[in-house]
Amino acid sequence: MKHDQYRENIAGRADVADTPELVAYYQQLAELKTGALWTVANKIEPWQPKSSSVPVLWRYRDLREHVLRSVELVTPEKAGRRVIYLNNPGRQDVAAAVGWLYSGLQVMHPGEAASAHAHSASALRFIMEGRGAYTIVDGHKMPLEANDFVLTPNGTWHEHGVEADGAPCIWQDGLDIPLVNAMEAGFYKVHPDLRQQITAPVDDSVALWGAAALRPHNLGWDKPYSPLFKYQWGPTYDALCRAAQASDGTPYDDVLMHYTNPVTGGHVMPTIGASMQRLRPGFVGTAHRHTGSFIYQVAKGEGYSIIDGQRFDWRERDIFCVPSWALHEHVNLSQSEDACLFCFNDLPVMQSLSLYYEEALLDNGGHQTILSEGKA
Ligand code: 1HN
Repeated sequence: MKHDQYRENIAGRADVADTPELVAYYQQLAELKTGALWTVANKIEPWQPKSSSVPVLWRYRDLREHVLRSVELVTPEKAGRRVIYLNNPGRQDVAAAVGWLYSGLQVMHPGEAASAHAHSASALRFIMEGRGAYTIVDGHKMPLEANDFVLTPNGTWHEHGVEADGAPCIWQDGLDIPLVNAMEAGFYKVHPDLRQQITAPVDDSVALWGAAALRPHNLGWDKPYSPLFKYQWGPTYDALCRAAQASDGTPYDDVLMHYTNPVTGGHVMPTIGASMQRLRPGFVGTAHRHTGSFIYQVAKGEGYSIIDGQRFDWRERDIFCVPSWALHEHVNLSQSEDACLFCFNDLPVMQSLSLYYEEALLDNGGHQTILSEGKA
């Protein structure tokens, strides 16, 4: 559908002025738990998507000390998960970082562990710093390093920890929990033993399903999510560098690759998609907008993004969000170093419900006018 094809025609919109008779009538309807559509129609039928989320940049250098402080204040046993969550000022009612996506920073010290549970929400982790972190998903243990991306899909038992000889670890959690709650479909259970048995060789999911374009002959997979639970930084970065030699990339995102389910080639989980993009030195993107909610973490480099006219300067480990239908463009400020942006999003939901639309900004050479500098 082309959005600018339809001129905004006020004549077809609700335009009923209040009269004492109508106000009394609305009151009678309310008592019957009903309402007149024309009193709400303009609000529930926006001309175009209007996100209640606002663009936000969370600077890691501001957050890090507060995340670490939580270690002194609460234990994983008491807190369940020791996490500082990202709270979009436009979405405070639902603990969402943007739209229907949740995100938080989880911290764990060497020797600590968070017990096993399972829920209908799908989750992912993106490792930010530390040494010795691991996660166990349905009996499959995976050691985690910086910039690794790991899935804990809906319904799987999952627990995490840091080995005793490791270093304090911080990772980003991403979940679709606001969406699942909005759909009123959330179940949650604690593992009866609080810990899982490790039932497979360490990193078997990577060994079996993680080989580029090869899949094991003797294994089937019928779950709605990827059998590959961990996507390591090394091969991801190599793939982006190789793709950059073979392609010009896109004008908006330079070289962007989606993490995929190796069985289907589709998104990693039914409700959450993820990607890594590499902006070559000096890359200046043009602006576009699309439906869906997007959370970025800077895996490498320095630059800025203009989101709905606000400029947000970012560097490694900063997190920012792009709300649905917000214009956005990315710039790598370095002329010598590349910049990489990890992203997770609700694209699978938007696409499978046929709600995904995209359009380029055509005016002004494809660039927005900067209206303000983004504040963290
Ligand atoms: C969860 O299960 C984790 O497993 C982290 O580490 C954050 C936030 C909301 C609901 C479940 C985890 C979460 C969560």
